[in-house]
Amino acid sequence: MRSGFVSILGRPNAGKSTLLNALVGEKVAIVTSKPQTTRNRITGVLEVPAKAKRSAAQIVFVDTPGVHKPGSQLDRRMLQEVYDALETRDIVILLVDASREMQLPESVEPASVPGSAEPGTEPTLDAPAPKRPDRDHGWRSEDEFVLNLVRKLDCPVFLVINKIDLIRREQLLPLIESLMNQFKFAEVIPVSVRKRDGLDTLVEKLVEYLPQGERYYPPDQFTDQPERFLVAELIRERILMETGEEVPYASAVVIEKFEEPPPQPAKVKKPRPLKGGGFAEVKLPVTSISAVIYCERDGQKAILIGKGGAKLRAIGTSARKEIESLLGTRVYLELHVIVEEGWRESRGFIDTLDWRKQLEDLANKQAAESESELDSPDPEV
Ligand SMILES: Nc1nc2c(ncn2[C@@H]2O[C@H](COP(=O)(O)OP(=O)(O)OP(=O)(O)O)[C@@H](O)[C@H]2O)c(=O)[nH]1
Ligand SMILES: [Mg+2]
Repeated sequence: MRSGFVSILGRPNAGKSTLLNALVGEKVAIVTSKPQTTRNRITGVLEVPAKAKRSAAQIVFVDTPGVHKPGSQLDRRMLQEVYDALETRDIVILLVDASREMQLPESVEPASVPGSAEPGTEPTLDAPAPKRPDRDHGWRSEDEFVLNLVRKLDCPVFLVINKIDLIRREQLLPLIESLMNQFKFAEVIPVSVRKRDGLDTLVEKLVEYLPQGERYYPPDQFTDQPERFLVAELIRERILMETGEEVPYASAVVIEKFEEPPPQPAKVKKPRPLKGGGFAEVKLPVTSISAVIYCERDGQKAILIGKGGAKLRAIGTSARKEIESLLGTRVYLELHVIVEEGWRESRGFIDTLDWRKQLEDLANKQAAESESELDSPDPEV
């Protein structure tokens, strides 16, 4: 058995989340045509059965936020998520969008080996806006920044060129050549995630490079994200799709209430036949969810709510349908919009959005509570 972590790295909109979902076969990450959709690293697990000479494998894919120049505290946190995903990985996929022109530095020695970044060229988290773009190695371009990240890695890096459905065949070779001039990639695989072209080859190759090892997750688990977080993301996806300008970027979603239906009796109710033919619909149980949409200004709140509440209703209706198909229950969804001025600059607020942090806090709180119960003197004694 082989197993390992594969981090997916790239610029915003390259199709990283689309790739994750296509590989895992489930909607684990939200996808929109707007850049900077993904804000956290997201795990999706693929079980690969043994075939002919190939051994079975479990691949843990980690989707990351698109690498872009940080302008706010939120952007910095997103970049930190990228660094975290690069820390624990066996293989990295650098995903590039074939249809977008790249801004590459002059060709670097093709022999450049992983981990051989020139001193002083390492990107930094706090890279300021370059005063002399020609001198700034870190942020001369996002493409260059991503390549500098890759050069610091000491693991195999796959170059996966996506969206080949959008380009002409003869455009592909020069693009591959220019990228291979930048770095010695372990493999170069052109794909169209949308058409599922090249994905089987990608999985085959990944398995070849994975180390021997046991599963990290049970075979039926496809993500480590709690349902609550997925639900918040599905609402955010609808906001991204339904609003424009800066509203999608200034919005955050927090689930305040998530009441699952009580466990259902093991005996499943049979649909009742109707007089005129067909069957009466079996009423599914209801999950009751209440979520807050945070934005930064009153004007944004007005846009999110819309005339007579129309926009919020549209967001709610389409999100509810998605959530129902995720949970397999009916959903009662309540949405509120709250202005939290300048939250994108508040580390404390950004912390509260992070579900890993939320789970950690909950575990710490429970541990502290049970400790204080043990410490408290028993009044009976
Ligand atoms: N034509 C075409 N479009 C694609 C393909 N793969 C993804 N897309 C589209 O590219 C857009 C961005 O996809 P995402 O998966 O959200 O991109 P991302 O890299 O996760 O973006 P961020 O989360 O913003 O970093 C969406 O509109 C996708 O439908 C592809 O193979 N061909
Ligand atoms: Mg994404």
